Amino acid sequence: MTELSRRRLLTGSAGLVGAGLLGGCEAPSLSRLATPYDWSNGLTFAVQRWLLRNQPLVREFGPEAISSVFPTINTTDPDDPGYRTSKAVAFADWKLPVTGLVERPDAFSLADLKAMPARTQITLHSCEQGWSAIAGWTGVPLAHLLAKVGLKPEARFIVMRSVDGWWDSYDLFDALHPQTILAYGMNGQDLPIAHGAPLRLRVERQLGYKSLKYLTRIEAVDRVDGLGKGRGSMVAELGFPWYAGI
Ligand SMILES: Nc1nc2c(c(=O)[nH]1)N[C@H]1C(S)=C(S)[C@@H](COP(=O)(O)O)O[C@H]1N2
Ligand SMILES: [Mo]
Repeated sequence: MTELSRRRLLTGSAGLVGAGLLGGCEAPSLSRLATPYDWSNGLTFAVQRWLLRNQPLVREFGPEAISSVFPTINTTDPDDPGYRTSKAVAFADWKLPVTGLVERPDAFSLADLKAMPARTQITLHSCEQGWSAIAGWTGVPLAHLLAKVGLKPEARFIVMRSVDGWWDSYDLFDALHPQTILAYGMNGQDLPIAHGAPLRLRVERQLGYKSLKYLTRIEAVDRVDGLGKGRGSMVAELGFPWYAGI
């Protein structure tokens, strides 16, 4: 797939044929992940990109809309020796390495991240298990961090890993989206352990499972089909769509 047609896919200015999804040209990186089952996922992804081209922000709410109960799900207190040590010192020793296809690989402490420009957003979280809740999240826009380390032109995806073994990947459209933040605060407080302390991702236009908790590292890559079973994320290996747009 050419750079031009990929860019068209991302900006939504071309049809699906132009994007190579239906044509005979080399498959885009996304569909290299794909089994026949995943072709619908690829189509949904392209159609969403096209439909969302003029309305890229999700709705943000006022403080009165914040849910009194926000469920916690799956991992709520990672059973990892390093995590426990770090938790005992309020994550003062915690650092987030940002590596891969970047000009200036670096590692950032919680204090480093808190010193960066912050964004607060009150949004609706929807879990694939059938519940939704509204909360306010505060953190540094991922785009800011990526600009700081300098994405190399070959970078196409951002891979995130968590202390409990969860991992996922995001295309640059979502990674650089203004509402994609690395959150260290929730509803005006420090992010609670159960919700992913010290740092979780918020990817607001996809289902909750893309918003990884307990982040341990971030890596910029040019393709994701060499990772794990080649499906782009842990949840995709379990049968959920890699692209979970809502
Ligand atoms: N590392 C990690 N990230 C995760 C999960 C998890 O178990 N581990 N659960 C996911 C799912 S399915 C959802 S709905 C949200 C839940 O976030 P919450 O526990 O703050 O409600 O986190 C997502 N991110
Ligand atoms: Mo979920």
